[in-house]
Amino acid sequence: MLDLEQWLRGQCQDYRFDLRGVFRRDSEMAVWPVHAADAAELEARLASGGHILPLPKEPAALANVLEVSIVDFVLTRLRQIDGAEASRGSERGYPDLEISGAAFGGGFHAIDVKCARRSASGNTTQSAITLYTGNTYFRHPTLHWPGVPRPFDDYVSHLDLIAIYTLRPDLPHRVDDLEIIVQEPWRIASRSRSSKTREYIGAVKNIDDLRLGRGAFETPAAFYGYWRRFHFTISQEVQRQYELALEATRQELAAYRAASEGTSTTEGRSI
Ligand SMILES: [Ca+2]
Repeated sequence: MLDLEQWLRGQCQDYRFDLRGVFRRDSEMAVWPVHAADAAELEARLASGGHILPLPKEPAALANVLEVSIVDFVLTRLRQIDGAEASRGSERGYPDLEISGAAFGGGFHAIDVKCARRSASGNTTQSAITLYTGNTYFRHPTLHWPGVPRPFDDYVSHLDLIAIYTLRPDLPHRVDDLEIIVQEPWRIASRSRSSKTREYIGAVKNIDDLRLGRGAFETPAAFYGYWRRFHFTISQEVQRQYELALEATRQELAAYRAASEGTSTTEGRSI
């Protein structure tokens, strides 16, 4: 059996960011035919022929491109393992990737990918990474939430793949010195929100602390206790989702109870 965290760490060391821009199939500068003997020559030919547009600089858009590339990479590696299963999460949901199967001991593991730009000093992330949205699936870990395939507590483990990069606005591929850190979220959590306006649980910003899993909490229990008691704003929309989720669970339990009572009555009669 493989330890998923160790396995992911090993794989992520092999990841190379080699997206070089957005492909444009034709251009005023294009020269046909295009011949290239290797990857470097292909890149040079496509660039001089006007076939490459820069990747977005805007952090959320760039993060999206990077996340898709990392998830694709992990999925490719998972396909080479017998007894490993995976499915990609929804765009705005949690997690980005679910991994399961006998190879990793069974059960479902939640894998979330986050991206963070290095600050000018190189020692911290520019802004705090968001670990979880605090007032929905995290707050009510036994309920089904929209955008989350199963209740939070149904996951055997939660792991983050954190891609830290230096932004190069002058280069079309934008990303330089990429490092991927694999950690359990509670180990790198801070006691602060990652946004002043959103209900997000923030990570520590020091990159060494992220690497070493040196967050503000000593134990998972301390982390969950602090953040589940945190005074997050509950919007009307979240309140409505909560009531729906609660009602769905109540009905599920009622149906389960009715079914098991039905079974015992039948058994009673047959005896
Ligand atoms: Ca993500």
